[in-house]
Amino acid sequence: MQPVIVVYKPLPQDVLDDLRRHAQVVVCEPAPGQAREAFSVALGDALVHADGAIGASVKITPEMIARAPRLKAISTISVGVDNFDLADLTRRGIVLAHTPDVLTESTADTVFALVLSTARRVVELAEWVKAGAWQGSIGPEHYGVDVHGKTIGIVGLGRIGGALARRAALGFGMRVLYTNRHANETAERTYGATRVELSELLAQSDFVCLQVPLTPQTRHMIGAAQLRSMKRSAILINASRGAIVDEAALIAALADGTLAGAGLDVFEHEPLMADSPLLAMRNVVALPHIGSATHETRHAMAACAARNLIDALAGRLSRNIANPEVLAV
Ligand code: 8YV
Repeated sequence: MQPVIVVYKPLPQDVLDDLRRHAQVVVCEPAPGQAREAFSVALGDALVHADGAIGASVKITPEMIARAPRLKAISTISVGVDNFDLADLTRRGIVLAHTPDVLTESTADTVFALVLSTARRVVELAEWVKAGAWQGSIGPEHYGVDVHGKTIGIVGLGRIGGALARRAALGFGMRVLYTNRHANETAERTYGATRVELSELLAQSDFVCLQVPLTPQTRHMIGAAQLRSMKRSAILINASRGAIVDEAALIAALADGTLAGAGLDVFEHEPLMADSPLLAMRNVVALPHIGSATHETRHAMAACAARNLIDALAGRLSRNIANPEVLAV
């Protein structure tokens, strides 16, 4: 008998077809305009009969899992796993698969696009030209700051952080500082990266890029005190998870000149409210969580996640497991 898989994020047709060759597929997608809460209830109902699930961007709570007695594996189309309670999944013997490697380069591109666009005021000045305000040679009031040769501080030198360090060091001749639980000898040898304490990184960096996952330990790790310890000329870049930064403290720091600017792809609450003070600030570039959002990479992520789920349900998944301790349960 084929396993039952719940699909809760739209998949490319070829990926959906591949899943249908291995399982009975139940598609559970939000109805147009359906509130998040209502969709979560509908998803919880669908999971009751599921052996597996694949999707992203929806919190899967222990309460939803408790109602899914057949569930053996969940495959998230993301590298981040903060939408899940890993300890609860592991305790229940449920494998959580994710898509770490396939999105690394595209996400690092997005981070560096934020570095450049924030430093050189690309979005602000492009809108200025579109508004017909360009009437002559620009002056200092429209200058940005250099990126090449400056110091970039990468908080978390994992896959994406390492790809960012490569761009910064080899592409833009930047000095790379980093924090990480372990030394990254490849980055130190290849990019001249220097491992430092967070306090030193914040004090010395012209660009501070947050590349750590969201965990109870990293939630609000960048707050008012950390922002005050940065250079007043520094720019904060966050394309990891919004809640790593105390957003209210960031708004205050940007408003009072404690910080020169911010390039943000993620926010404490997404979508970002249209009346957020961040959107009224010229020194802020705000993107709608596009980290991995290219046609090529999103297709590759979906295909990877589908393969992960098929292999997990067949008991042969050996990679991309977010809770490997489950294999010992
Ligand atoms: C995903 C992300 O695009 O991978 C992650 O953790 O945040 C993004 O790459 C997003 O989660 C939707 O799939």
